[in-house]
Amino acid sequence: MSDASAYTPPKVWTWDKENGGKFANINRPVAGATHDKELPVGRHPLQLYSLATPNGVKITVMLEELLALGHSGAEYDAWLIRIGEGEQFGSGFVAVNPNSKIPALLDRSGPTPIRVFESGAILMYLAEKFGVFLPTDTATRAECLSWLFWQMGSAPYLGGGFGHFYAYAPSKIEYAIDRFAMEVKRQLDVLDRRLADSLYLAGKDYTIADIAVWPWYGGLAKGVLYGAGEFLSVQDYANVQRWAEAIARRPAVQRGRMVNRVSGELSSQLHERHDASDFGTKTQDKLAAPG
Ligand SMILES: N[C@@H](CCC(=O)N[C@@H](CS)C(=O)NCC(=O)O)C(=O)O
Repeated sequence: MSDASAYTPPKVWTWDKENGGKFANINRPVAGATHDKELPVGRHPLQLYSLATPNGVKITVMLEELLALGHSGAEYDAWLIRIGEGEQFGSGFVAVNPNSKIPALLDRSGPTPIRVFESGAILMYLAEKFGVFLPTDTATRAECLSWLFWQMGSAPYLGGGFGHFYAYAPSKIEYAIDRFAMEVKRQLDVLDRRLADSLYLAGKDYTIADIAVWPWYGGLAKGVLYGAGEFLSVQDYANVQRWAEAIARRPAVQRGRMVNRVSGELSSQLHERHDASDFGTKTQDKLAAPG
């Protein structure tokens, strides 16, 4: 690894496969499939291909919230995509998401399957399909979509910027960590000021804006992202703390967080979800138990 301050970019960038840090095995400068692999298909109308990262959790929380409201059309099979092993580059996955990132959804409820990729698009698609969690009056809907798209634009600074340089980069680069810590603290303050005036991001009701923002900024506020709670003084954002805790108490959120999870307590890991009863019978502690 060269000294960051001594690096002079060459005239033309070339791909140094040995220099990618933690994600060297999956990062590539080209798109498309690397291998042929069909995706599995289960019995439910909705097929989700995902992993329990913050982006993945948004969708399993949304589906569990829909089911909790009695929308049986939201029954889903959740299949695990191990991105560390490059499964997002299989031909079947690329056909559902040409961007090769989880989460990806296939709606097979109609005569022709509909693919949806990008977590924000999936949340809107589901909210419109079932008529919930996206307000219908013009002003509140505008507020909801504003915060939804705020998340899409902001979280890459948190994940790809701050999280990458603070937790994953092969060396600690002060300039990069400082730059992104400043931006992430500004973002937390943006949320904190909004949540000082409003119970939830769009107003008095819980919406897809909260479902999108919570796995990233709620996780950060509770110190579960990048182990950076103390570094960023997250306890100072009292309104974000109040909001994050209220959402964490929702039973659908607690279930959604478990789906496609491959780390943490074995009892919190439900690698695949094909039925509501799986939460009680198919977590890793139960599957690993003898007899
Ligand atoms: N903007 C996308 C981001 C999705 C994303 O970055 N997914 C990550 C996991 S959190 C991924 O699949 N990474 C695999 C890769 O980059 O190859 C969304 O919101 O759906």
